[in-house]
Amino acid sequence: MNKDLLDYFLHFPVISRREWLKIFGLSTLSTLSLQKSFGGEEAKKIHLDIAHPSPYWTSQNPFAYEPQKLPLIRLNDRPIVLETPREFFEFPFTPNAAFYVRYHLDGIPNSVDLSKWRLFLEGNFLFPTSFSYADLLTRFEPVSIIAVNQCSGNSRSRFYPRVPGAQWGNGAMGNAKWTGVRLMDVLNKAKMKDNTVQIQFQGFDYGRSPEGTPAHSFIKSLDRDDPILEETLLAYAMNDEPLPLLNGFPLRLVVPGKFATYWIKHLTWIRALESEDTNFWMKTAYRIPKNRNNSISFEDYQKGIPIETVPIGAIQMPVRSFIIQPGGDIKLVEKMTVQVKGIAFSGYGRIVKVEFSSDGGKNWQEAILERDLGKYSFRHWHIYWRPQAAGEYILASRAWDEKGNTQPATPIWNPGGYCWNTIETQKIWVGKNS
Ligand SMILES: Nc1nc2c(c(=O)[nH]1)N[C@H]1C(S)=C(S)[C@@H](COP(=O)(O)O)O[C@H]1N2
Ligand SMILES: [Mo]
Repeated sequence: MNKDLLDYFLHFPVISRREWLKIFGLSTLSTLSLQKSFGGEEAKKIHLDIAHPSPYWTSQNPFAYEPQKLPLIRLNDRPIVLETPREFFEFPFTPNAAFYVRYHLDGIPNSVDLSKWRLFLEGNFLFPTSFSYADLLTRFEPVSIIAVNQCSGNSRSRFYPRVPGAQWGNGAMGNAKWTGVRLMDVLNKAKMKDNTVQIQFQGFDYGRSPEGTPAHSFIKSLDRDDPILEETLLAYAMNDEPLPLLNGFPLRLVVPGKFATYWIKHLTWIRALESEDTNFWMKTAYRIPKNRNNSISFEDYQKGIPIETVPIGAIQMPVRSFIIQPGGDIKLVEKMTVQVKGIAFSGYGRIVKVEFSSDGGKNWQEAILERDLGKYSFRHWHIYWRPQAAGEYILASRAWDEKGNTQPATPIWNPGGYCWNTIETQKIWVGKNS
């Protein structure tokens, strides 16, 4: 265990549940009261440890062992929430067994009887109908797309002040080749009525909703006139294998470039809606400020200044880039060239440029882009870097997409902890060559 962390556990006093709740809430009062329960310099240090953004690439949690999965970082047991460890991002495709997992409800069946499962098209269709798994495999043209699946809350542990919700590091994302049928091909068989305004999607997982909310199923809707519907798939395969159960077997929605909250797993019901969906997951949860970078100031938020919000599906995923290697766990040697490797992606289009900095973002150098696997895919990049002298360095990367979007240097903030795409930094130690 890291020494700071060990220190922290050794000195951590027993505190009440109420205090814990306050710590993970948002009030500044809570941090003050926590500080009081320690004392002196030590208290300040520990206070910083908890209150500040996580400096770690992934979250720091024990591994969990779930069926069809390699050991993944456990954020939660029930519902199952697992993060992908950093090293798997060296590959252009995230292996299915290492792909992160996010659920909202704990009722996930252990098996699915494919002879009984059907995909139902209900609601505002001229010809409501249903399809079996075999129908989907045989009656429609198969299509594939390579696309990043990223949770809206990926990197939430970077937010400062901290916000409630899964404290993800950067591992709530993955890139895969998704194969299935076009959503529009399926919808066209049932013929949406003209006055349809949204298409609603629901999977077969169920369970207790978050406390105080009336949401026992996870349901999301897309606007009927959203151009992304043309590229949306109902996928039955992931990296040329059936979907792992925890990633949505037998069928999931793939909405390229949009946050994964719309990528409904275990898809079973598609409904054409005559009026806008007002269910909890659209009207209350997963909303973002309409502002620039989907960011507001914490001070305004605390003052209760009203914010205009939109469902997170109103935007595509903002451009991001990451350094995968070196990871900061081994010391480099001065004057020895290392290959710095990373990834970049954007929901708005192809990555056209990635820049690298070894001085925390003061000076930038253009990195070499690796193979283009499609506009919704991870794009790997690398650059050779030769640290001139021993010491501590701060590496950083920033990406541009073809629409001219790039990453903000100043941290964004919003109460949901969504859409983080601030430039990432990575501390690196370089040792003497003797
Ligand atoms: N049926 C169902 N689909 C779902 C969810 C869910 O809870 N139930 N969560 C969504 C969210 S918020 C995310 S981040 C992704 C996660 O996809 P994964 O578990 O395959 O990585 O699934 C989306 N689809
Ligand atoms: Mo998510």
